[in-house]
Amino acid sequence: MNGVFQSLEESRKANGACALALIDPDVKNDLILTDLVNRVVDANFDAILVGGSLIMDNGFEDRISRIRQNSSLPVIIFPGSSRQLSANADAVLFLSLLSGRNPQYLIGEQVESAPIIYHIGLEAISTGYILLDGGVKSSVQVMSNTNPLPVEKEDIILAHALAGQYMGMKVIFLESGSGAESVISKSLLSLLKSKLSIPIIAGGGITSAEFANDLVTAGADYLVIGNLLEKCDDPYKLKEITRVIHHRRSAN
Ligand code: 1GP
Repeated sequence: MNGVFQSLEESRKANGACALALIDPDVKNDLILTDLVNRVVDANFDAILVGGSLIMDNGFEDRISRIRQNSSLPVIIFPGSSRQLSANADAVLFLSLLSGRNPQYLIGEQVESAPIIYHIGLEAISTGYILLDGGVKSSVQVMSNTNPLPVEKEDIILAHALAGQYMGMKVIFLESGSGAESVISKSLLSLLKSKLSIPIIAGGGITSAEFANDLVTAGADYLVIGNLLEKCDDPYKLKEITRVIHHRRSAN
């Protein structure tokens, strides 16, 4: 049987790129959780990422189960820490925060989570996580106590991404931070796409189909949409975003 990452890669190759919905499993989303999942399913996302920088209660496991019950899409944990793990998920992004120099997020959390991941049999998707300056101080920056990379330092960002690739990571995640004001430039994505042989996930501040189209055209293989799911009550807008992400399918 195909693993989650392999299945997503097959979809990506067939459709041009993949749309990943990010659901924050925090208590603040408790009452709207089922609505959020319904929006994701209606809008043709390819998978659901679940995670957050900080969860203010002990409802993580329960919310993963509720997401699972309301959708057949793959559920992939996008953990804010080694405490965000669940046997009810299909996979976990096994992140290393390469842009920072905080050993806790380079290897510490990974060592704490590895035996649990082994025990519950989760698929671990090795991910080089690179925090970029999105123009606002992000939760990732605050919680990880690391600085984001300046977006104009394209050679330095490339060096981090290549380091992730040479360390054997399966994918590079360019994170501008949830609600980012300035988002990844097309020139940066084009540069990384031309040098890397592993896929690129981009996320943070994606709120329009036009911008999503720019990013996939420049080379993003997976786009993550979080905030917009919570704010947008226009199903057409979400569908339009996934339609441009699935540009090869749209073209057929
Ligand atoms: C944050 O990249 C994700 O980790 C999604 O960002 O909430 O701005 O869509 P948004």
